[in-house]
Amino acid sequence: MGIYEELEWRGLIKDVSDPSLKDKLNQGGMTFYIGTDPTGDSLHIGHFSSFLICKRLKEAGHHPIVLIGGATGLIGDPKPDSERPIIQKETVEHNFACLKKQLVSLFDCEVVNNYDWSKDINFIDFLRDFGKFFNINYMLNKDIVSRRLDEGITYTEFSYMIMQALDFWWLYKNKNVTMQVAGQDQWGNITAGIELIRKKEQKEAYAFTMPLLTKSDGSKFGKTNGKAVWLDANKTSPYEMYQFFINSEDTKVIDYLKFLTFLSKEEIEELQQKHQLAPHLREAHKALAKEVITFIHGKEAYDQAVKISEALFSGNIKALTAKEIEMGFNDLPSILGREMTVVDALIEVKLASSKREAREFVRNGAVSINGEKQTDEGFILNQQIAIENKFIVLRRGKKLYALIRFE
Ligand code: 383
Repeated sequence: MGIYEELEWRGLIKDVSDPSLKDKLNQGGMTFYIGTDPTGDSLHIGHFSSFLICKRLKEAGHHPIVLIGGATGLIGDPKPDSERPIIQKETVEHNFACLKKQLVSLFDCEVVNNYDWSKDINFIDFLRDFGKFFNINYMLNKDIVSRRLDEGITYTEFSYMIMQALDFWWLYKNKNVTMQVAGQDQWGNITAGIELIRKKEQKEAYAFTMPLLTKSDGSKFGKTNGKAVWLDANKTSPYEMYQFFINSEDTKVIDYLKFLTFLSKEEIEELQQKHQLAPHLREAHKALAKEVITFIHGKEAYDQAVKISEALFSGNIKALTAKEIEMGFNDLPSILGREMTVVDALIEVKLASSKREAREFVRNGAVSINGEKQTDEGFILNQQIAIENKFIVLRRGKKLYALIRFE
């Protein structure tokens, strides 16, 4: 199986600029680029799925270049629904540095900044040397622009595709880049670049796009409780990421394995079989979580995520350090600690709705504190019993947790 066939099998090919790309990809030896704009200070899982193509194609003998849009980030790629707010230059610079660090450490790749070649083009030269190659009708017909015509689009965002086209052209001229790869939302910007290279150089450049990852209802993949799944461990802990993957939809888990891991066809087919025969074992989900988290955060962080998950599942809170508790409880209800009875605490953290109910829970043995069952209604919670003087973990029933934090 050549790399093209492998990408096709993984479901990673959406649009292809030219049928000859199949042989070119299988041959190896192309320099290609994929870009991202520094709109945030971390990549998210959607970016991750796209940028994995760097490693896949590198292994197939191609040379990746990653572009971080220090210039395009100042302009804003038009979104389908609304204009983007202008981002402060300092913020773009800060984000650039954050993304560069992430990308280099994850993919060990050459990074370029389009600010370097865009910043000195003056307006008159821009219009003469680039604008002249863009027919307004052509630009208006691009999906992303036509969708914005009712709502409105500024001249700034309207110009974005020319900037990205200019990048492709510049990289073609200066870095021998003959292919651009991206998610399918970038097709318009990419074809604008291919056209520009044709017009200015009478040469052919290539591209393909990858489908965006979706959930079974067609909505965007990569949100947990409404928040994006970030690659920065300070924004999304490995434990949260673990929960995200473990809870991914049964009907999609095999697709995600193909998209997000380097497991082979044989390995994924085996997991698919296990998943069909014994879905309750969640082998496919576990493999997905393991592969992705180990790739992004390393083995130790992955092991820790599993440890936290198991401790919270079994109730064995004592096995956790304060740091691990903090990770595991990031999204759970918590209150600031002071001395109080277990009954009052249950009400305050909303694990009980009245004193009567709280007392009943305690008496019936449904309540545990730091992993130990507590049946004394008058039991006092204070900092002395907090794990590492920081946390008291309250649990009611099998699954309901809350945290009391001490400063
Ligand atoms: C800028 C200048 C270039 C080439 C690309 C760019 C960025 C591009 C863009 N990309 C998205 C982003 O920055 O907006 N105009 O968030 C996302 N990408 C990748 C992939 C994706 C796209 O970074 O589909 C998801 O991650 O292409 O939405 O010369």
